[in-house]
Amino acid sequence: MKSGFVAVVGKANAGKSTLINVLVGEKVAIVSPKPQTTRDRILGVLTKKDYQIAFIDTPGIYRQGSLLNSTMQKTASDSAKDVDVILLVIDGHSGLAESDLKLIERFKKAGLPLVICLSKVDITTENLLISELKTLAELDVEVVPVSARRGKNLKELLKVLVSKFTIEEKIFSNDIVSDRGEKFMIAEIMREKILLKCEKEIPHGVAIIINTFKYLDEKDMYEISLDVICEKQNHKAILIGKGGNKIKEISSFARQDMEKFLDKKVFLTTYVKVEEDWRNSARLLKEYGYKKEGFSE
Ligand SMILES: Nc1nc2c(ncn2[C@@H]2O[C@H](COP(=O)(O)OP(=O)(O)OP(=O)(O)O)[C@@H](O)[C@H]2O)c(=O)[nH]1
Ligand SMILES: [Mg+2]
Repeated sequence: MKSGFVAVVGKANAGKSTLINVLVGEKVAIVSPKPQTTRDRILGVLTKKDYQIAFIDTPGIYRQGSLLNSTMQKTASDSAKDVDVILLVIDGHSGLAESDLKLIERFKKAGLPLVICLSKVDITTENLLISELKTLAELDVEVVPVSARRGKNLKELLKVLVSKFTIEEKIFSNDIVSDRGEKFMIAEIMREKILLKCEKEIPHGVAIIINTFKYLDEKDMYEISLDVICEKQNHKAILIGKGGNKIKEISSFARQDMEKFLDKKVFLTTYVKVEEDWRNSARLLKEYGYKKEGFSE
C-alpha cells in the first residue's frame, strides 16, 4: 500500500477540477469554462487496492485585486506545502506561457517532487503538443499529457504519482471521497449553474448561503433554501431576469443536479440579495466561508 497527498495547482481554467473529478470518480469540485471557478481548497480521495491518493484541488493561479482573490491565492500556495507531490496542470491546448515556465522554476527551486500534467490533449494539435513536450523536456521535468474528458493517459498519470509516494499505509478510511459535506456541494452546484448561465463579472461576484438544508422524512425529500448574494443592484436584476425567468431557469438546472447528487427529490427556494462589494469585506468573506483563520490582511 502506498499513499500520499498531491496538490493540484496551475492557472485558472487549466482543467484541475475536471481532472480530479474524473480520477476520483465522483464530483468533488464544480467545473466551468470561466476562470476562477474553484475558490477553496477541496480534498478528493481515490482509494484502490494498492494505493490511496489524496488530491488537493486549489483555486487557479490568477492575478487580480480583490481580497477574495488574494485569499484564494494564499489558499493555493499554502496547499502546495507539506504534500508528497505537486501536480502542475498546464492547459496543453493554449500553449505554454512564460508564467507556466516561471511556476515550474519556482517549484523546482523549492525542491518539491513535481509532475506536470499537460491537459486537454483531445483539443490540442499534434504539432503544438510536440513542441510543448520538447520545451518541457529541456527543463528536465516529468510530464504526462492527458485528456480528462476522453479519459486518455490517466492510468499513466496515476502510476507516476504513486511512484513518488513513501507512506506505506492508508491515510483515510475507504469511504472518504472528500472533506466537504453535502451543504458545501449544494452551494457549489448553485454557483456552478450561475457560472454557466451568467456572463462577465456577475458569477465572480456571487456567493451562496444555505439557510435551510433539511431532509423531510415523511416526504423522502430535501427542503433547501438558499441566498444568492451578488455585489450590485443591476447584477440582482440580471440574475432575476424578466418576470423571474433567469433565476427560475438557474434554480431548476441546479435542482436537477442537487437531486442527482443527493439521490433524492429536492424542493429548492432561492432568494437573490445584494451585499455591496462583499469580495473586499473581511467580515463578509469570513461569513461566507472564504476567510481562513490566520489569514493576515
Ligand atoms: N476539451 C477538454 N476540455 C476540458 C478538459 N478538462 C477540462 N476541460 C474544460 O476546461 C474548462 C475548465 O475546467 P476546470 O476543471 O473548471 O478548470 P480549473 O483548472 O479547475 O479552473 P479554476 O477552478 O478556475 O482554477 C471547463 O470548461 C472544462 O470542461 C479536457 O480534458 N478536454
Ligand atoms: Mg477548479
